[in-house]
Amino acid sequence: MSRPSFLDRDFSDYDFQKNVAQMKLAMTTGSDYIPWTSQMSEFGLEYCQVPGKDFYTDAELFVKGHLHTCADFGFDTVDLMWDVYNIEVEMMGGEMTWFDDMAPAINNTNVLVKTEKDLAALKAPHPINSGRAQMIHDILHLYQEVSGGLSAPVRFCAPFTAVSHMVGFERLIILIREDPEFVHKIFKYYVEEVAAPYLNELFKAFPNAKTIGSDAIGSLGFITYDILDEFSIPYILRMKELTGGDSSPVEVDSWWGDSFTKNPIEFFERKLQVAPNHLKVQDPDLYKVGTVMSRNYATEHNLPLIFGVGNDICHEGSREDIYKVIHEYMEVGSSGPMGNKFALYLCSLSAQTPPENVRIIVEAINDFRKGDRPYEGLVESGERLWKDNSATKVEGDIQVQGADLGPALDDNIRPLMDEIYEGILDYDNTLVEELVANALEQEIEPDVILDNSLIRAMDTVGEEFATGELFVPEMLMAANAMKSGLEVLRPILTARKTKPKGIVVLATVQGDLHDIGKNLVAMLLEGGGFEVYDVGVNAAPDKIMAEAERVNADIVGLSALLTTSMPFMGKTVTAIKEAGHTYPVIVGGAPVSQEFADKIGADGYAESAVDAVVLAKRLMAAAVSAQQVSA
Ligand code: B12
Repeated sequence: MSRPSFLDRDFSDYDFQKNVAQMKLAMTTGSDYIPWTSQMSEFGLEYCQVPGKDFYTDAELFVKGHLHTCADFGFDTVDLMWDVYNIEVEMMGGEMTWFDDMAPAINNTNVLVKTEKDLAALKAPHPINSGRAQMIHDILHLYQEVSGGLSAPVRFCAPFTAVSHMVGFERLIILIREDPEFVHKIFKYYVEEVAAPYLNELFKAFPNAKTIGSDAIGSLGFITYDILDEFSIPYILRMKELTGGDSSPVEVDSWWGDSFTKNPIEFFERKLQVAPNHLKVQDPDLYKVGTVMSRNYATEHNLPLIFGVGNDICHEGSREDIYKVIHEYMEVGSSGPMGNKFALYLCSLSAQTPPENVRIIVEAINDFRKGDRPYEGLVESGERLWKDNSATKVEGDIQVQGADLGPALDDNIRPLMDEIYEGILDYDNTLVEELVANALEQEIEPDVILDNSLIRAMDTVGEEFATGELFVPEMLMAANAMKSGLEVLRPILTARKTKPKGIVVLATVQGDLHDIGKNLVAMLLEGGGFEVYDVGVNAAPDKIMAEAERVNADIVGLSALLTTSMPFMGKTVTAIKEAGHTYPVIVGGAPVSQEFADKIGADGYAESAVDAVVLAKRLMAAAVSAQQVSA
């Protein structure tokens, strides 16, 4: 790469001091000016035409790339957000995956700690000379130089997300139940041997710096209140203790998941334990729980407030959509007696966010400030999602089995089936194993056991997950208990060559490492009687097709969570069709919609893991009736 010209740009006309001072005022004594900031490193690397690996490993490209983008688009403040979830785990030896047009990520399929032995073998990393720790110091020094002495916030990966990367999310959830002592040891190691020494070096070099701790996986939905209270909050507070106690700037304000709970206030209260000086509510949750209730809570508790605008509206909203959301957030956010303590935040501008949209966003903010408010008084949040997919939800003609009763059954068998069902809902692996063995001894057919206890329990779990009564950990634990019953049945099912309901190959597409949603789909499909083969993450079309051929798949399922990886979903569908494969391809993941699925020629879309099972059953039934017609 030749030397980009923006490295020599003079930024003296960019008023760092004024903008940062406004943000500080809004978050302390108050200001009539509404400041805003944005996570934008991926938008910046695309705008600056710098490959991802160079951008995230070279402090000068990183800092000046941010400044160049912010100055060109008229951003208020520069938000130097490096790939926060990776630095500390990479310092420990975590394996990185690099991408051209987005932030790198830890390879979550090759984890650092599987056993106590692995943990004991980890050496505390040098707080400056390992991984890219030195580069973070360089970024902050360079910013200080160009900005006339300002300290940018020190970003860090909060304990829960870091430990998930060390252990693997699903495994961590199971370990929390099976071996909580070991899990505490891992958290202690991360906080005491890695994070606190690393932060202390940064605070020594930048004594005035604030912090922003990021914790995507430590959010509600992924974890329950119990896990939050035992494993997340205490270790964030321990980090604070080890980095200066009351005077430590350590705080974590990036949790999402407010809309997973029926009572967001309980969640706000927990947020304040780890970030007591303001309340931050961001999309996709803010649009669901509503700006007004969030504003009211902050007012009642005398708290400065930050509203976060979702990535999807910035990426694909029309001018009108963008104006409506931004003006509502600014109007409601800045209303009432505490309204002068408010700031706006854009959750993320990605490499795919069209520059025209970014210009519209800046214009919308400036118009609001000038008093040009075409949507004054309009409040749409609190009722539905900005992009409401419910109209395209799968309406399966095959009903999920009656979860509570199960199929009609002989009265002698029913009580035992109910006990297994309850055992799964109590996450009791040993009991489930014993009872399934017991059922086999009583010569109950494996298919009957499967349908009336294992599959039935997972149907219930899926439904309760869909309605928000259960969170991801509960679903994982139930799936784990279901699997221990399935293991007892497996030898018999295999010996009898019992046919599964269908064979599904699942993968997260190329460029994407998000796998929690895909893994939930896999669990519910298994729970629904399907045989599932998981190709993993960042999977190229050839790899997916090879696996589908190897296992003679009935269905291929593709997952994507990033707008940057969605084109690969399209490429994979095209490659499969062009190769002449006839198995249906189904797609899903938060940014995917029925409309997108139709556009890329996929054979089905489902919004959730529960709907994925309904969809898979429908496709299998359609295949059977097509066979009958042709026979
Ligand atoms: C957890 C998370 C992470 C974790 C991922 C851990 C893991 N092992 O998966 C970590 C921290 C590693 C991470 C990294 C990154 N992330 Co991230 N992440 C999230 C977060 C918080 C939640 C995603 C999630 O798991 N949701 C829960 C699951 C259950 O939902 P789901 O996947 O949609 O799955 C359900 C359905 O969609 C459906 N489904 C899913 N797959 C399939 C497949 C089929 C076939 C079917 C039928 C159905 C189906 O069923 C599932 C269950 O009901 C979101 C923000 C948010 N609030 O959503 C950001 C988010 C997805 N990440 C984002 C980004 C940008 C990144 C990073 C680039 C770093 C960054 N700048 O933040 C890296 C990219 C890494 C990479 N190359 O992949 C952006 C994506 C923006 C966009 N649309 O492009 C989001 C939206 C956050 C944001 N900034 O706005 N991330």
